Amino acid sequence: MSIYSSLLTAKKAGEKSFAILIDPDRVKLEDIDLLVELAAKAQVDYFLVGGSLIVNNSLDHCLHAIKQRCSIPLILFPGDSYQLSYRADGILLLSLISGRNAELLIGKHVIAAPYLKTSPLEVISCGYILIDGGVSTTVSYMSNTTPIPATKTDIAVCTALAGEMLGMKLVYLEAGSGARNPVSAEMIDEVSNAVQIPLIVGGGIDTPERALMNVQAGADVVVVGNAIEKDPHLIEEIADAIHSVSPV
Ligand code: 1GP
Repeated sequence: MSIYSSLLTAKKAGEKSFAILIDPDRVKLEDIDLLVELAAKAQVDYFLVGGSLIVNNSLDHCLHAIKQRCSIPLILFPGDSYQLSYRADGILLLSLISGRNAELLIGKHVIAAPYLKTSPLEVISCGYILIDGGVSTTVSYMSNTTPIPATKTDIAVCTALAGEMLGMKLVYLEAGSGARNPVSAEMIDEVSNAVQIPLIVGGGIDTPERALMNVQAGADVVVVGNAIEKDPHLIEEIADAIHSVSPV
């Protein structure tokens, strides 16, 4: 089954998914064994691989190392059009629809399109919506865009609706890696009620309780990066919290 089909099937069944974000620059190859072992044991649904900035040419090595050790789908989460690799299974083709930077709305996509067209990667278009997480994040600085204020739920809802109407297959509500304030349950609730497509939520989620709150509010996929980098043993607890939400 394709990655997108499995996301749709899970959404229809009311099942929630857990994605671990791996920044190839920050994960040490010697730590991948433990990470993958814990992820496979906890039945983690996806790995997202990428970062706003990759400076060590580490993407291919990282993907290869994970691929050799497990069958959890690997999805590129690119911070730029150079972060492409055939070693992944799919790619979130992110359009930063909360911003007004034409390069990140369509420019980088034009550059990546011929590569993606001939690649075996499953391309999944994604309306990427940056929400103010209370700190200046790398993604906000690098994208040269202003996040949507955390309390402006109506703007987030209209942005997500526009993304869906433009044909995007996913919405990603992003507070930014290491956000002090994750996206609020209220915003997740309203956005998830407004759109039919699967909703991904990430940024600053560092406890099983917060992950649970997010899926209960309507997130279909919860993404955790930083907290797992600091303590990989959180994987099991967060996975259990997310998967504990029973199908409705
Ligand atoms: C960032 O949403 C992801 O793109 C994950 O954020 O690293 O804060 O978990 P954290």
